[in-house]
Formats: sequence, C-alpha cells, structure tokens
Amino acid sequence: MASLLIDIHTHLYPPSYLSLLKARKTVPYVHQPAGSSSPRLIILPSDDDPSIPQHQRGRPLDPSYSSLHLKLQFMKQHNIAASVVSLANPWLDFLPANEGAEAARMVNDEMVALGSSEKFKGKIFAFGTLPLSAPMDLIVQEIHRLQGLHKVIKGVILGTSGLGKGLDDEALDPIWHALEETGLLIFLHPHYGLPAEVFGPKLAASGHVLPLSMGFPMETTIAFTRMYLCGVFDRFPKLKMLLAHAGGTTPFLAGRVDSCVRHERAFLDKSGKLKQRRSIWEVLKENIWLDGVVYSEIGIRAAVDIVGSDRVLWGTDHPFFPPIESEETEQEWLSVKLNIEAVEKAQEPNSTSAKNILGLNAVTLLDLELP
Ligand code: 5CU
Repeated sequence: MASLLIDIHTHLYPPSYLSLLKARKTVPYVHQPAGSSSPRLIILPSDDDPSIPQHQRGRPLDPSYSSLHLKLQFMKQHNIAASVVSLANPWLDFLPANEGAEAARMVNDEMVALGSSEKFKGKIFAFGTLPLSAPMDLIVQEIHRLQGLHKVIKGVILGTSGLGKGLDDEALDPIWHALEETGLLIFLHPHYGLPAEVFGPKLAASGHVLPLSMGFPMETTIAFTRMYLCGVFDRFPKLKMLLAHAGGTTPFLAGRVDSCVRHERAFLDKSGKLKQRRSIWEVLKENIWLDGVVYSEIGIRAAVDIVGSDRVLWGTDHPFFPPIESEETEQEWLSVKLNIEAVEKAQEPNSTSAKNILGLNAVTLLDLELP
C-alpha cells in the first residue's frame, strides 16, 4: 500500500500578497512586460539583472503560484493527503514598519479561511507569517494570535534576515520567547542566498541554478549556525525549528562547527575554560527537524543520521520546480518523484522510517487532524 504523503514544504502567494507585489517596481515585484500575456515574478535578488531582457527576468507567474484549487489538483495528482502551506519568500520582509502587522493579519487570515473551508478542511494546513518589520509588540501579538488559530496554523515560516541583522540578533529574544511559549514550530527558509559576486560574471548563464542549489542551502546553514553560536538554543531550549532543504549543508558541516567551537579562544572564559553551551549535536537532536527537499538519497541519509528518522519530514516545494519541457498539467512532477525516490532509496520502501518521513512524522509533530 502506498505511504501516506504529507507535504510540509509547499508555498502559496495569496492574491492579496500578489497585489502588494504588483504595486512595486523594485525586488520583490511582479512585472507585466508590454505586449506579453505572462507576468513575471521577480523575487530573488539575482532576478533583477539589467543584462537580462525584462520579459525573461525571474520566472513566469502562472496561476499555480496563487491558486489553492490548483494546489489541490497537484495534491490529487501526486496522492498527497494534506499540505502545510506557507507564504513563499520574501514574505513581508520588504514592507515598511507601519504596514507589516496589517499585511500579516491579512495573509494569515486568508490562509486560515482557506484551511477551514469545507473544500480544504483536513487537506490544507498552514504556517503563519510574521510581520518582522513591525514594532516588536505587534510581532509578539501576532504570534499569540496565531496560536489561537491552531486548527489550521501549525507554526510560522521565517526568513533569515530577522530584524535586518540576522537571526543572532539579541533584539529577537522576545520573538524566540513567544515562539517557545506558544510551542509554534519555526520553519526556517532561505531567500537572500549569497552575494552575486560569489557566483561570478557567468551567473546569468545558468539562470537560477547557483542561487537555488548553493545560495539557498548555504544561507540556511549560516543562519542556523549563527543562532547556535550566539546561544539562542541555550536561552530558549524548547524552541522547535524545521530547517528547509534538509538543513542546507548542516548535516555535513556540523562536525566542523563543533570542532571549531571547541578550539576557539573567543569562547574561553576568564579562567581559560570553554564557556558552557549545548553542543551542536544536542541542539540538532532536540530542537531541530529537517525537511526532505533534497532530491537525493545521500541527502536524506545525512539528514536521518544527524537528527533521526523521526525528525525528517517530506515536502515538494510546489509550485516551484514544475516540469519545464511540457505544460501538460496531468504530468507527474520530476521534483516530486525525486523527493519520494530519495526517501525510498535511503530507507527501505514501505519501512517504518520511510513512512514516517513521507507523512507520519508531520501528523505527529504538527498534530494534524486528517479526515
Ligand atoms: O525557485 C525559486 O526561486 C524558489 C524560491 O524562490 N523559493 C522557494 O521556496 N523555492 C524555490
């Protein structure tokens, strides 16, 4: 019998959010090229390259980015029983301080209304969005409001920029405190990648390959490591965090982080002893979950080795990575197939651990009420 499939990494730009992007002329924005039917979604910093003609920048914005009905169609087609939908990057990071809180309420309420409707109930859940540019009391207020919407809202999605200085900024402590107190899972997701200079002058020739395959995972790895180094998980030991893309390169680099910490003079106290902190291994086993959006059995094995098979959760990244050679809507998506095969090759097909990763871990962790 086929395993229960639950998708915990799947995005949506609700219509209200797209209206915000359509009103903008700088990244992130939606551009309608003159004389062309297809609007372009310009979200990544590297998308706005003036050397690329405007009608080829970014990617075509087709209805699958904003339609929950098309999400459901995609789910049916791939036998996905339920999806935990999140607003896609760059969330509300770009909004002025006085607009963030209202926009977050609007997007979150839209997700809750959809997830509670007869058509989507038990099939669609959501991660909420935080108004990070708003005053701190309003951010904390939204976290507590989201806790009250727990039938649909199962956590929050968070980028790596924090309040502008990254996630090792102590000014974020009230947010960590509220998230720890409410028990909401944090889904840490990249957006900004690495500076374009890292990828060199030929960046545009390979489109999104370098920013998405290298920039995104390194961004997540660095953001989590900065949180670890500044003691977030020591100050807030009950935080629960799901790292996108199987933690970027965290499983591979955790040993190096650990060793560097244990050899770092900056961490010695006055008596020359290393200051007490939880080890990165402990944090990974107790605070961290990893998604399975890594497209290879090697990546899934590494994720399982580092956090355990009960802490890896399957996802698709829909609507990103659609098939590119045909627009035939009934077609199975290669990106979905690769992520299922990765789990089934890394673990035995139909084994308890494969079933856990493909769906059961999500049901337990997020307390999903399925029909
Ligand atoms: O293809 C992409 O650019 C993306 C993106 O921006 N965000 C995401 O979650 N996946 C793919």
